[in-house]
Amino acid sequence: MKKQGFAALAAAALLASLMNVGPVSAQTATTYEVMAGADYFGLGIPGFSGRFYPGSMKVHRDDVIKFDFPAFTLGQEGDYPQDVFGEYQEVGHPENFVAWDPDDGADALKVNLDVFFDEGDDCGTETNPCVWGPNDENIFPPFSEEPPFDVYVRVDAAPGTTLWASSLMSPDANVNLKVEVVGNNEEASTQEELDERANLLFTKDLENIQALYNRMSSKSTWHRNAAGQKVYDVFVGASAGPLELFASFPRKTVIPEGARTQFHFMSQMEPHTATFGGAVAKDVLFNPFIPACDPDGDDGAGPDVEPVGFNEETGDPICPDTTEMELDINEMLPWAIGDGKVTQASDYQNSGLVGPYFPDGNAFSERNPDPMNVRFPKASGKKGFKFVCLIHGAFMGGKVIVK
Ligand SMILES: [Cu+2]
Repeated sequence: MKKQGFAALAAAALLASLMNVGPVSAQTATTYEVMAGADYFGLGIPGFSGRFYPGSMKVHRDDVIKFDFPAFTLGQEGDYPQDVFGEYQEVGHPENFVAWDPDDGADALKVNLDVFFDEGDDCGTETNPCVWGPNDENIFPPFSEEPPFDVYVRVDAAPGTTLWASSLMSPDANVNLKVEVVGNNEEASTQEELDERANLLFTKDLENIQALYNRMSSKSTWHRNAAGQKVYDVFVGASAGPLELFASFPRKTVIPEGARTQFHFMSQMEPHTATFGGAVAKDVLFNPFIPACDPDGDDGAGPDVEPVGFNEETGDPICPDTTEMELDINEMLPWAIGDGKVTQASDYQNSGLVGPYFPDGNAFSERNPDPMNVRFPKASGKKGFKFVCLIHGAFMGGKVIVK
């Protein structure tokens, strides 16, 4: 369908160029500046905003938008982000970071190397802007390692078209940027108008995330479950619209011996885990991917073999000639493991990945139960039992002290 649409569009463009009826306009293109997301770590708040400031804009064909940060996707004409991102987020989708690895078992996962090492589309500089409108695939601007992080995008779509960009594939519509292309006889946005709205939204989001962080940090809570038992709450992440906090709340939970806890996953964007297990958890955290060599592809029955060595310079694994390198996801990482009890530091209790789109696309799944229930039958000592997030690290974790 989309390919056909693109072919038709390409034919029309060719015809237009043959007939020499390109865009006829006396006006010069405008370059707009848009702030893509905000980050609050510098203010001591472990969080960010996925919003585009100003949220929406009207442009003319051939206008350029200069984004200050590349973490976003430019959709295809006619696609509304939240309608299509759920699919993208399903394990096995060609654009997903993660693929099934049937060689290693029905639940096994591996890294989708095509996407994981994809550096993004070859566009985005001032002289080679990404061309947004005729694209028949989503555009992922490349992520530069160092400043400037600016991305230039030229809008090339007919008046009346609405294009949507979205940051970080959140189910929350506040991370979308709506770009309406208006006719040359109609008024487009002015930078001044956009700046004014951007300021209003930025101030609102800053105050909201400060308030959310303070509220989440200020108190411990508990509730009673259906059986009337007291359950202590830990929140893994927190979100409000386009705002995300990367921390667990409270960082330190003090409970009596035998008490029950629940880990509530509150992220709208990224998957997290809550994982106990001392050195074992640390090992998984530092070795999320395990290189293997597949002799016969996913359909072949032969088992993977280990790399025969590592490249001294790059550290990359070397596979035997007739095999293909793959990166397996540590089997201790993605799925829930544990008996629901932590009695000593080395007890591996893992929630598995829990996110808005994992485990099962954007459908509810019981594979990795959220909330995760954990009981603590024995005292922990002063240091408590530590937990980490296997995706983001120890800074997202916390500890439970059992008295
Ligand atoms: Cu995390």
